[in-house]
Amino acid sequence: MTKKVAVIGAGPSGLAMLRAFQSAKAKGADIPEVVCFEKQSNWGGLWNYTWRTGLDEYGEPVHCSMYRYLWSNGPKEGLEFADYSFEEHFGKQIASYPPRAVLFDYIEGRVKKAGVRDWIRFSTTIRMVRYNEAKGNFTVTAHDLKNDRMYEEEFDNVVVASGHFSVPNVPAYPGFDKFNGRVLHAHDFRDAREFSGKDLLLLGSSYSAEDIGSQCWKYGAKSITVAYRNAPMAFKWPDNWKEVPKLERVDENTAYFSDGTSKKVDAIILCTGYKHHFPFLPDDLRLKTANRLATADLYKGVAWVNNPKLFFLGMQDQWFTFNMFDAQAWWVRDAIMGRIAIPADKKALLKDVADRVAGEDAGKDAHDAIHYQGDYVKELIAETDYPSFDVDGACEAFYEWKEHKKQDIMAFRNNAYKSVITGTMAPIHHTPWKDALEDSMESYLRN
Ligand code: FAD
Ligand code: NA7
Repeated sequence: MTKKVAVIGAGPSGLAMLRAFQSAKAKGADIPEVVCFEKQSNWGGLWNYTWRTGLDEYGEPVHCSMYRYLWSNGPKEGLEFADYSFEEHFGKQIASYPPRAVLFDYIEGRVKKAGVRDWIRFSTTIRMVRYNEAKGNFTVTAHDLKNDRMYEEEFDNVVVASGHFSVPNVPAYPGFDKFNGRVLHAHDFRDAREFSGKDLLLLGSSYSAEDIGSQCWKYGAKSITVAYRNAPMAFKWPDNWKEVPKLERVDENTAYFSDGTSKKVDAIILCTGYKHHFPFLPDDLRLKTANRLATADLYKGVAWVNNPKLFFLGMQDQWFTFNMFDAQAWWVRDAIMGRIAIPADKKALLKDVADRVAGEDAGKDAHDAIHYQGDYVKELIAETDYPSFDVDGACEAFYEWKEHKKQDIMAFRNNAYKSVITGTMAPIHHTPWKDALEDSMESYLRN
């Protein structure tokens, strides 16, 4: 095959793309030449932790939004690779909410085994992608950061796997410029110990607010106040944790809320979400979508309706993660290799998008949303040779997880679930999450 494919990003989505092509090759298929561009010096995407914030050593925006002591916020049984189980990687079943380092090791294990590292050009950021009408291909402009050299290269297909939880959405509130403490976005949060003994204000009512608040609580914050914009998270919080309505303004040391109450605080963490941000894509190729399960303008959730030679992976809001990226990557591989036909009629592509949006909108609650994304994963894997697995079983793990959070938000990580890949039950972790201050891989694996 003479085709050439560019993959932008070597996080879980980009690595799924490499593994998809490598698995076809291992089965004897003639695969395209695949070049993956990764701006960081290592793979793993968000799971590749760095202490850095702001700009990196080359002046590029730091990608990492993860922090020390981060443990999986959902059960690992919901994300397990169907072609590479936790038991295969660790040689035994492990507890259900692994810390970041453990999941990084797992992600890395599969691609090390696949032998695809030399398909990746590390420390290379993509600056621009242009479509050449006449040739029907793309020109990609890459910047080799180590050698400070820019160059162009042509590709038949481009797969964008650059993630969408890295560029922060940073709202401004009156008085931030006068506040005496630190105001930071979740993207720049690194170590909860910085806030021990402090009164904290968090904005937002989603995963980051929940988890960064919980981290700070675990590592000794004096109090946590979370201001929500629309609805509270409404878990049974510890005594020194309060949810309050919308922030109106702050002064030098006090935050004022829309119910007339106020609170003296030492620091403000904006857990206000992220932007889909593609500075390397021109107007005719740039995806513009809200963070939702049915993205705008992507046929089957992956093919750009205005030019289906361009693909996007992992652009949805995520209940399912690694296994959904796999389902997408295998599908995109088969579309690129001509095993799956994408309709030539743009109307059909747009109808597919509209149907997906309507399907998501018809759901009433989180239960429906999980089910909706589970069905999407099933739909894609039914069309490729990705190993079929019990997607409904993974949905069940998510339902149980939601219930465990309702019961005790500071103890849900002490539960265990059954693998839908190997059928074995995870052990209960040896230490309750709130007491496990040391979370190295070595300590976590001591079941
Ligand atoms: P990313 O992991 O963001 O990877 C994108 C890659 O693209 C990066 O390596 C980046 O350097 C590279 N890149 C970007 N731009 C360029 C460019 N121009 N040129 C070259 N390379 C580029 N998911 C879970 O399943 N469980 C969890 O517990 C969990 N916790 C999370 C906690 C936080 C704080 C955040 C932010 C996310 C969390 N997620 C979690 C979701 C996370 O989005 C996925 O797990 C996963 O990392 C997404 O993979 P990705 O490859 O799509 O994107
Ligand atoms: P999310 O899930 O996109 O949530 C963003 C939150 O920020 C959400 O509660 C929003 O409120 C809130 N928000 C957004 N803008 C504002 C402003 N201007 N003022 C106040 N509040 C605001 O992002 P997360 O970072 O929590 O999670 C992202 C991923 O990281 C997730 O997949 C996890 O795996 C980890 P709303 O609810 O819309 O009122």
